Amino acid sequence: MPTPVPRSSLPGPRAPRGRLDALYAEVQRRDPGEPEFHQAVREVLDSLGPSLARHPEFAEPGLMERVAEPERQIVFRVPWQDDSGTTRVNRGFRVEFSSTLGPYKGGLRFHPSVNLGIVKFLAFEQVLKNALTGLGLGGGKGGSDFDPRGRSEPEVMRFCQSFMTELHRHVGEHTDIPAGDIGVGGREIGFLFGQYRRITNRWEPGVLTGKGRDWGGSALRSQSTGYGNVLYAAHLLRTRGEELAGRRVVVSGSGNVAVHSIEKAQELGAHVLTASDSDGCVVDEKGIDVPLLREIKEVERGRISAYAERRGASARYLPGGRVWDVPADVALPSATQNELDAGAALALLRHGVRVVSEGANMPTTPEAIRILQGAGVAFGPGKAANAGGVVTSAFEMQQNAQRDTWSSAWVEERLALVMRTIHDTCAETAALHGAPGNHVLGANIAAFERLAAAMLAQGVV
Ligand code: NDP
Ligand code: 2IT
Repeated sequence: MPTPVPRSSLPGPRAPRGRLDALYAEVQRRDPGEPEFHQAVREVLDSLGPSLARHPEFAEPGLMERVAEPERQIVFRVPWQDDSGTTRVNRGFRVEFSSTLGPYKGGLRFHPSVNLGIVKFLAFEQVLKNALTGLGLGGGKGGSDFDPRGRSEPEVMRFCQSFMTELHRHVGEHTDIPAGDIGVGGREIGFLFGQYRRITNRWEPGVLTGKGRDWGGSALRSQSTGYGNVLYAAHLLRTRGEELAGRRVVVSGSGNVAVHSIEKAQELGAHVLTASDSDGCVVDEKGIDVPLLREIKEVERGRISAYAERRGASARYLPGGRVWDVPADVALPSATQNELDAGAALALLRHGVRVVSEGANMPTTPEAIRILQGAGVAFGPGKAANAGGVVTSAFEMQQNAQRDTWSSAWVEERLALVMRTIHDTCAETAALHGAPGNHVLGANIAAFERLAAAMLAQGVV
């Protein structure tokens, strides 16, 4: 039996623009208090006018509403005991947004700021990002308001075990495949996988990606988001006849995406000057020392201020400082949503920035994007530029299905090919719709059209 869907909220045939506005108003009404989700939806709807003009079939009543409405939203209690024996209660989420193109796929975020609206915006972005990869992936996202900061490893393990005790009934290699995001790295994926295996009595590596290499993980999964974004930025530069080598680069964040962005940018000859966390930033005129950064962030799980203390005279720590105030040719926001606002965009422009490419999800505010694009800066939107992580997750799923292990060189070659294809798809789609160079429009239209065509083919489900 097909699942009944709510009657279309779109009042009859109207010009596409009016219909998109009506849908946006409906999303705001239905999901109050979720500004990040509204922001993500607005950006996509604002891009779709030229696509709907060329493809009236995509304006069919009900289709756009389904694109903006998750298939399923799961909210659950996560009780766990801290080291003193006190019971703590967090909230867990999994938003299974779309399974049109494949099983739900997307990361888990553990951060105190997590709520349903944040997870929903991330899941919505993920659907379009995954569509853009051309691979067989639906989209979802999950997480918890659990704050791993200051928690012991046994506490993190008990939390992960409790989280999976509920999540296991919703996930599976053909259903929904989580991975990491903010606050969830290899350690947490290990604890989650162990609990899944124990509860289900199944060796089912395809249920999670980001696993250790000895137990089903892919080479380069943790590197791939940062590496992929640097490749994307290099393509944007090349379109303008420039090379990454010799360019000054600012990176925000000091987590998985930031560290691997810095590493790859340096490998390609760029001069990377900054890293940051939510307390402040470091500026290193000699270029960021990646082994020292990894030691502090990955081994000691410390703060970025320790980097300046140990690096010597070339580095300074700016408490509360922003990396956007450091003169650079290329900016790679790699921490969190809305970290690069209009003021930051103007500061980057004053210093002559030429490329901004998003390692994080939605790190640039809509006004900042307008300012940067309006000034001719080449802008790589996250759903295209940071797709490298989920691409290697798909490679991990392929290896798991074949019980195979690929070499790093093979993963990197394939990753580079997919990133190139995503870049070219965005560029060509933008040009086709009369907006050459506008990768926001190109990414949104290319992703939407793949999704919409498949939705039409599959009927009202
Ligand atoms: P990590 O947890 O490894 O690192 C997160 C970094 O961002 C830390 O430096 C953290 O600093 C900083 N940060 C987090 N929240 C805030 C905040 N509210 N304000 C300021 N700084 C903050 O996460 P990832 O590197 O994996 O993720 C970074 C971004 O990249 C996110 O937007 C994520 O969604 C996106 N992304 C991640 C992918 C992946 O494969 N991991 C794939 C694609 C996108 P602090 O320690 O002070 O919190
Ligand atoms: O935002 C993202 O693309 C991720 N956090 C990675 C998702 C994945 O399933 O690898």
